[in-house]
Amino acid sequence: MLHKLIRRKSERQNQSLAERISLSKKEQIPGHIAIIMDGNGRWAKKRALPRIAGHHEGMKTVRKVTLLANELGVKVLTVYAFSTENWKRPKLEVDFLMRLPEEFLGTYLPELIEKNVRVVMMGENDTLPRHTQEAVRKAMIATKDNTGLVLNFALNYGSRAEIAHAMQTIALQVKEGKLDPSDINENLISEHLMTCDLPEPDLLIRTSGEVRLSNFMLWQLAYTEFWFTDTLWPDFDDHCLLDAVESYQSRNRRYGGLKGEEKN
Ligand code: V07
Repeated sequence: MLHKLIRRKSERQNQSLAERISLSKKEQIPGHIAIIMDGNGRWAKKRALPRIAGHHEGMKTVRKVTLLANELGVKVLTVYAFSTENWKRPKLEVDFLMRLPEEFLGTYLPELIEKNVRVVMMGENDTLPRHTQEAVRKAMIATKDNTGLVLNFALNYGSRAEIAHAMQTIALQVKEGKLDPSDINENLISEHLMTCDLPEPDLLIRTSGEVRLSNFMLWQLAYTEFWFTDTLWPDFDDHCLLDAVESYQSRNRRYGGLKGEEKN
């Protein structure tokens, strides 16, 4: 009985995936979705599998979510693949993770190219293993002229380090007399972040029940709508993404109404 009550609204209404997609597309689609993909280790543990099996399954979810986001007309999808904190994990796990970009691109790059997806990356590139750098670099070059979804991998990324680096660059320009301290404003700071070419996220999703930012896009998320779910990342399917997008759209309908009144 209980499971009937907690079934998704879409399922209760017997809405098919196709119906949900076409209904969602009629409303405002978040231009930039950022995702903290948590719960891969827990997914594996539940199945008595090694953690790396969870990471591997999580990689497949990145592909599925990318394809649906692209179909919905999302412009940018940022996924937190590896944080600067993640180096503290056991060496074997880190080594496995550092092979995932190659595996992901080796398997899915042709499909991403066919779907007009552009691959970009933000994070500290220099301290990644050579083989990882090379795989990502090749994918970025192969997709640089694509005009569909921008798939932005946060890889070896930390937001405070990003902000500190921006401050160093700005401070140097002040020291050299190219900038005056009074020139430092919000826009200038945004222009020195790794996201300088991207719009700010409209929607942040974090899976697996954790409710914190974990040093992810602290500056860029100032006005972003947040969506948290208990679903583990490898279990995050098309319906889950549509739940998040529909929630965003319902919040935006209220906000949009106010903006409309202001215009008159
Ligand atoms: C990683 C799978 C997703 C869940 C979170 C952790 C494990 C895709 C990539 C990737 C990165 C760069 C790129 C292409 C693919 C990836 C890491 C971990 C380190 F250009 N998934 N994934 N990278 N996981």
